[in-house]
Amino acid sequence: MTTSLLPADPRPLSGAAIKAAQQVMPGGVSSPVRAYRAVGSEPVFAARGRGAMVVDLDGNEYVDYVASYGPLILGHTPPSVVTAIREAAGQGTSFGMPTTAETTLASMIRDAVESIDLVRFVSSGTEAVMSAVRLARAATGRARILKCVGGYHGHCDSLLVQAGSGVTTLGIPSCPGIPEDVTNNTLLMPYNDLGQARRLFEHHGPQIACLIIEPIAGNMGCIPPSPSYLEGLRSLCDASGTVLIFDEIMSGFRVAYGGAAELYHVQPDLTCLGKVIGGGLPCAAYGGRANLMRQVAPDGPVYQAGTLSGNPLAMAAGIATLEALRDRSGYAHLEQYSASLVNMLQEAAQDAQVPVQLARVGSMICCFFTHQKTPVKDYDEAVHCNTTAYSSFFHGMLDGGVVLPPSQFETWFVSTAHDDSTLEKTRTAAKRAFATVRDT
Ligand code: KE4
Repeated sequence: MTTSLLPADPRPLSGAAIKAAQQVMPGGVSSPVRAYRAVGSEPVFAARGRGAMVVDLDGNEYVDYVASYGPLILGHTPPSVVTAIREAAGQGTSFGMPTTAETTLASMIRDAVESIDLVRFVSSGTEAVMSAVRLARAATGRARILKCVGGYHGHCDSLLVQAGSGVTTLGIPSCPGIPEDVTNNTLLMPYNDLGQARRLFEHHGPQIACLIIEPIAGNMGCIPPSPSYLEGLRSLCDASGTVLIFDEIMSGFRVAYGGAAELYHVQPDLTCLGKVIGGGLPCAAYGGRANLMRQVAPDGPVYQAGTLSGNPLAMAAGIATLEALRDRSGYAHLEQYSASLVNMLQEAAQDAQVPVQLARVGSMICCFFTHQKTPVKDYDEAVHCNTTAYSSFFHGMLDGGVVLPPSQFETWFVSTAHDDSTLEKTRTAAKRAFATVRDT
């Protein structure tokens, strides 16, 4: 009998599952990044998760640094969150009537985020962002919005815009179906370039309703703000009457209990939140000062609504998650583990002579495959990274039992469930994966 020289497929059930899924869904997925197109392979289907580990359909176990792209700060199936969801489900999954759970979670968010007086819940980050932008336009009577090249704020038309280059330009739709008269009001600027921002405000300031920014860029890989960058943007917005919106859907309650605003001591006018506040269930929110938020219906004329906004199960999961974070003890563990992880990766890359730039803010991490000798500071530098090397590293880690986001332009996430054993597993996998990159 001849034996195959090819390695046995370690994930045959995932391979079959994606073929069935592609018969009924575009790409076989519910969100594009999950299709693994950027790493040139079929996706791994999840079967179950527990703590820092996720198990695929074929029973392969992985240390998980995807964490659902941020929500799972306590890891998979944290007992307090699962119990809270189970208990809420037994009382009813949705009512179309207010519940006190919404008041509880809104109060926890207000108590945690200094700049928030009032909160409105929605079901996705995209909804939170589009609602905050509408509110800013209503409050200022202005139409123009300003975002960073490489900033990702969900898929609403006016923000799904990226100039080809990193310079300031009027928005050019980055995907079909978005009419130019929608993006004509969207201005773009490079992240971490205060001079460019200043020039934009000199020319357009009185017309700019809002500047929306991820205070820590998490969607071009993870890129921290340069020193005094956020303070500079705050001053520019104050001088021109522009609403400063922090999109903390990824960084909120992750880099600190009060988010990036607490970490960098800069207060926005509006904040968008999501991911962690839903504990893995569909929940997002926008909030800010009362003078702005009281303009939202039914108090004010700015209409926004949602059938499942404030859903009782999502509220229960969010409350349980924030209760677990509220004493802030978990952040010390996240900091310690994330720092150890980055040091380990730096050492393993160095040993394998693979050039990388590692970036980290709290438990948000990125390993940029680049020859540049300085930290990656914006989208232009990020897009010049070696995505082929990242893809090979990704697969080396996957084969080593560690699952990363399948794109160089995503952030890795650490949870409170990650521990010494997962760090050792990651170290072993990383040594082999960097060696694979070196040999390609
Ligand atoms: P959602 O509409 O996907 O809930 O949130 C959009 C969003 C808004 N703002 C920031 C800063 C975000 O990171 C996101 C969503 N993040 C992506 C990860 N890059 C979610 C993963 C996906 O698109 O499947």
